[in-house]
Amino acid sequence: MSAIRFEITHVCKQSGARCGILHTPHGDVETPMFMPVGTLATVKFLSPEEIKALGAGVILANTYHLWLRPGEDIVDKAGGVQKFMNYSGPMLTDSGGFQVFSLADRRKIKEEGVTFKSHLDGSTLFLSPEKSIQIQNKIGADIIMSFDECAPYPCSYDYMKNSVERTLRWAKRGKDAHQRPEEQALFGIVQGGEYQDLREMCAKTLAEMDFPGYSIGGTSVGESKETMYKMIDYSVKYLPWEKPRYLMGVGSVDAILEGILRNVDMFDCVLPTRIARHGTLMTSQGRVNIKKQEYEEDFGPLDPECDCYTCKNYSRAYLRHLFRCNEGLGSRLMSIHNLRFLLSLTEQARKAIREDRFGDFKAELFKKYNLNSV
Ligand code: PRF
Ligand code: ZN
Repeated sequence: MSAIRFEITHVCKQSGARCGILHTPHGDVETPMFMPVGTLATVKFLSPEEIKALGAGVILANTYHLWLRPGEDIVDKAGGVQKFMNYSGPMLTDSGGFQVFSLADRRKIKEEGVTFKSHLDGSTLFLSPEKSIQIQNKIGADIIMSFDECAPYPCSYDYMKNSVERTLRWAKRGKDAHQRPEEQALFGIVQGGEYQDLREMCAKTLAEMDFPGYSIGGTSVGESKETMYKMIDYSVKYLPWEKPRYLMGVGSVDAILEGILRNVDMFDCVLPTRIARHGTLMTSQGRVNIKKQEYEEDFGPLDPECDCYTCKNYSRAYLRHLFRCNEGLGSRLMSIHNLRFLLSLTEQARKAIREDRFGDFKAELFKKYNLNSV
C-alpha cells in the first residue's frame, strides 16, 4: 500500500486541465497546489498557524539543509519533521540532489554518489541515493524525492544521456533503499533537459518502476519559457495519468498556469518568499517594489484585490517604512502577501477547472498580467 492516494475529481471540459485530492498521512490537500518552501523546517518568518491560515496544504523542506543542521537524527528523535516544527499538515522533502548541484562547491559525480564541499564550512561530504533516502526516512515527510542529477543548461546530448541513465539507476537504488513506503511516498524524477527522446526514455522507465508519483526536474535552469513548456510536455506525455505530477522549483504565474494546463498537479518555489524579503510583491496590478518613493504617502492597501492579513490591515506606506528600517514585521507581512497571492491563484484555478472554464481563466490572467502564452 502506498502512503498517498491521488483522486482526480474533475477534468475541465474546456481545457483538459485536472483537479483532484491528494490523500496523505497528514491530511488531504486539493490539487493543483502551490507548496511554500520551508528549507530548514521553517517557512521563513511565518508560524505554522499562519501558513495554514494562508490556505497552504503541503510544505517543502530540504534534505541537504536538515542533514547539515540539525542533522536527521535530531529530527527523528523529535518524532519527525512535522512534530519538530509543529506543523500538522503534509510535508515533502527534496532529495538534496538539486541543492548539491546548485549550492555545494567542487562536486564530483561518480556512479556511487556525489562528493562535494559543504556550503557552510567547506567540509567534504558525500551523498548517495541510499544515503538521501535514509536521511529522508528519518526526516519523515509524507512525500520524498529520488536522488537525481539536475544537469546544467545548456548541456550536450551525450552528457545528458549519461546523466539521465545514471539518475535512473539512482532512482532504482533509492527505491530499493526506501524503508517506509507505507508512510512516505517516494517520487521518481524525470530529467533529460530539452531532449525529447531522453525525457521520454526517462519518464517511461520511471513509470515502469511504478512510483506513487512523479516529479519533473531539470526545468527553470536558464532555458526559455517556451523550452520549459516543451520539457513539461515531453515528460507528462509518458507518465501514468492517474498519478500526481510535481513540477519542481517553478512558481511564476505564467509557468504555474501553463503547468496546470499540461496536467501538472504540484508546484513549489522559493521565489515568492525570497522576493518578499527583498521588498518585491506579486500583486493583481503586477509587481510592486515597495522601496519606491512613490509609496511614501500611499496609505492604500498593497493589493486591493487581495484577501490576506497584510492587505486587510496595512498600507503600502507602512510596509515601505518597515522595509526601509529592516524591520522583521515587514518581512513577515510581505511573505504572507506573496504566498497568499500564489495560493489564491491556485485556488481560483481549481474553481475554474471545476466550472469547466480554465481556458478562459488562464487567458484572462495572461491578459491582465501582460504575460506571453506559448
Ligand atoms: N531536481 C531536484 N530538485 C529540484 C530540481 C531538480 O531538477 C529543480 C529544477 N527546477 C528544482 N528542485 N531534486
Ligand atoms: Zn495581500
